[in-house]
Amino acid sequence: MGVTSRFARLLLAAVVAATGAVAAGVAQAGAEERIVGGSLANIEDYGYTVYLSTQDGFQYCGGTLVSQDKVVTAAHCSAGKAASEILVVGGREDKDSVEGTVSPVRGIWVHPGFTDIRSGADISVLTLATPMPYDTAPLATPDDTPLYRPGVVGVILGWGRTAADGAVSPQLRRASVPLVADTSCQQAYPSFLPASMVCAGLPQGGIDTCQGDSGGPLTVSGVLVGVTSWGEGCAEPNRPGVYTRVAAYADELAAQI
Ligand code: 4AZ
Repeated sequence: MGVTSRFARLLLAAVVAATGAVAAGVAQAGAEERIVGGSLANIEDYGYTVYLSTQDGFQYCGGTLVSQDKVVTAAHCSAGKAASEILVVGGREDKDSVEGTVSPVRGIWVHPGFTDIRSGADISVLTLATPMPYDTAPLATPDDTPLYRPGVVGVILGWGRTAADGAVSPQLRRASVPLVADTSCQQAYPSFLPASMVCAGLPQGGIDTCQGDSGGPLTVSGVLVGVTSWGEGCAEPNRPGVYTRVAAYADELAAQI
């Protein structure tokens, strides 16, 4: 072997090593960044995003302020609980701060059709004892079919886990995810019900809601189209997040709000 080919082999080795390092770096950055796959968000930009906590301050779900004293959340966040067990926190980006408003719950409406997350109707309305002076999100209605088109990009928000087996976030996080066609979500999950659910996520995974984000918003153009409900794991390929289809419950929600 001549000098040239030895040099070529060295160069090749260096390129391979560098490529490996870059790949490892990317994988590591991905692991660190996971809301899953999101970034920090300002509460001022998403004033409608609230969280539910226990009386001892443990954040366990999200919610969306839809009027000054009504919060839409998931039924599985409120069903079987007494109003006195839930506090709603609004206007607070950092769970370790004391900013914003903490309100007791005056009333809980759980969709009467709710039994479990995989059977639909995972939606609930909380009435606040203390009205909150923050932005509210409008609810999707049956006229909003364009907002549900596959590929339309939605925003997910929450304080939930930043990895499937990781810790919840002390800070509000957000990410963008495209809505998934009902046919492909049906392929991912045989129990998917297109009339009452909508899916969002990337085929390759990497961006998703996770434990603790349940009940929180999926918005498109600032309109509440989904409520974080369930999924298999978090951010896995071909396992999109499943959200309650808000437009399907427009009449019942309007009657509560
Ligand atoms: C949960 O348990 C949960 N990846 C929320 C969202 C998803 C999975 C689980 C979607 O609150």
